[in-house]
Amino acid sequence: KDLLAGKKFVIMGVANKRSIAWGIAQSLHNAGATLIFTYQGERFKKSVEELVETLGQETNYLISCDVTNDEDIEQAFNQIKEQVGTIHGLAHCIAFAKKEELEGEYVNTSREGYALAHDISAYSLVAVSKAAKPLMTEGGSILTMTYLGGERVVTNYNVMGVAKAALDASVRYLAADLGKYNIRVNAISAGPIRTLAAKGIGDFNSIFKVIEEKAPLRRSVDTSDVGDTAAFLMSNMSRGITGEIIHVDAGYNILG
Ligand code: 0WD
Repeated sequence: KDLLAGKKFVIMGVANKRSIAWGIAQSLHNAGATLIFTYQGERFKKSVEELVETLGQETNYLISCDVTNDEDIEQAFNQIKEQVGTIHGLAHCIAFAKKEELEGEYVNTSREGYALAHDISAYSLVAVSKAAKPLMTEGGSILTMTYLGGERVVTNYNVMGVAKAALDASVRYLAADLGKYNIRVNAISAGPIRTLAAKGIGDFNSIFKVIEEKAPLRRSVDTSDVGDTAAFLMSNMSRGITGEIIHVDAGYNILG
């Protein structure tokens, strides 16, 4: 309950109660943190508001931020600065690719689809890290979500896998830049979880079956598995870790 007491974290990417961002929010809240939520736009406002109310925070901080828009990012972090001042970390749980590019052959990826997937899923981490840095006056921990499809070919993951590879490399370059300010940057590589984003990936169910049969722990992971690792990465317990990708995948990635 005290692990993150007195600490403030920005959570980006809650869409609904199944979102990984929401699992992270619950774990950080249970560890005593104060949370500031950003959501994609008006479409998500009400559902995120309703969810956040269930946490029972003294004040609910909810800020609109579409990461494709630089002004939106600037405005969001200005608002966060006004409302809470210093922050101690940020969880970036945002990705997007067109549904038609998450099935079939990668070779058919369009220029526009490639750019969009990289803009939302990889560049946005760079943009929000830059905006968050001035608020991390006591050091901080930046966390993003990645997937095995960025390290190897996973059927249907296609352009999102290439965007995750860019995201993974960004984690290392950002960690190198921001370490001198005592800001750490890491990623969690989660095993497959049934969320809105996952629904867009072709034949997601068969990936699940394989995980449950073959992963060392013989199970899939859920958002609480990811959330508890996030709480560790946001806490002082992980103070020596930066530029790292931690797999929370029941061990699946170690298999040949
Ligand atoms: O199996 C999985 N679900 C895994 C997900 C395994 C490993 C990694 N991940 C990653 C995803 O790639 C993503 O980076 O975890 C992160 C969170 O994804 P999620 O929790 O699986 O999915 P979801 O609940 O859909 O949240 C992603 C959200 C968006 O939802 P939709 O489904 O509407 O695209 O990212 C947000 C949005 O809320 N998002 C944006 N936020 C701000 N600006 C934008 C945007 N332009 N676009 C999408």
